[in-house]
Amino acid sequence: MPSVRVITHGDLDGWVSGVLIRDFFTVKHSDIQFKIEYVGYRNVDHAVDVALSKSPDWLFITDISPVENHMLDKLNDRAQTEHVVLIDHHKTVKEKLMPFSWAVFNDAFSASLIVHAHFIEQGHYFLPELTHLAKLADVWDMWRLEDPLRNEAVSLNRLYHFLGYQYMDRIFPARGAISSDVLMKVLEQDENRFIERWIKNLKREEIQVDTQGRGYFFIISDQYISTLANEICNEFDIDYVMVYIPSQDILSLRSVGDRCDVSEIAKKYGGGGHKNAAGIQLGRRLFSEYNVCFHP
Ligand SMILES: [Mn+2]
Repeated sequence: MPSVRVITHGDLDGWVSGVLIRDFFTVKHSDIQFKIEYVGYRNVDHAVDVALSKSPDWLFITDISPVENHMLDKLNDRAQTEHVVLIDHHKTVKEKLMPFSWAVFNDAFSASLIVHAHFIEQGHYFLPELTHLAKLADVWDMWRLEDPLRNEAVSLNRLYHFLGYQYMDRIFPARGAISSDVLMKVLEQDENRFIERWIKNLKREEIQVDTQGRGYFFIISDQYISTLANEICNEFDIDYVMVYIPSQDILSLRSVGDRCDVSEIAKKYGGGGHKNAAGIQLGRRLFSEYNVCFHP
């Protein structure tokens, strides 16, 4: 029985990437050992180590890359004898992944759409529902504001964060839950109220200025990070928002449009991401200690 292990990012894009990989293997093999793990930047290396020790026939890593360079060397060694596939789109890892033929990189699309294309190339047929799901994850994750699927993508992301991946795995592809108007309405109201409260309470005097003269807000929140930061950027004349996310111990940086490439700030402090969404894992460094040495 072939064994497949998947290590993927714990956000919507990572979850959908996993759904597509599972679909490919379960259609292809009637009997398969499939294990999927959802990770963040602080535990991805450990997860890769554990997965390698189990010697799966296939190892997929999607929407996230190992943090330490020696982990890439370990994967490269394994790729000589087993199937190793890494798919990422966070532009800060582009150069790191370049030397490896088993790594697929493309920063124009979400990981889910790259995974989708990867299997289509191998002759796989995805049900229209799954193709649609991959597109929604792309519209959300790549922050495609003008896309006609934008509202549906926002709803799906809300639902994903409300229910969590275990439950989403159980109900999908029972699409009924995704189109449950009552549930969506409640979630939307909750998010809107949360964001309105934030906007109302933020004061212009609290805008910080970094060493490059860029204005930013520093806030602490565990919820609705993307939409909250986006609304704040639109509401105030600032270049970016810095959000500390306590549950993940991450400093998240968000901007809108071309005003500020936050991935460059994140990179300077050992983090990574995209032009409009990047993050820094604080790890064992205490936030107060970090704040002192952090001058973006
Ligand atoms: Mn992604």
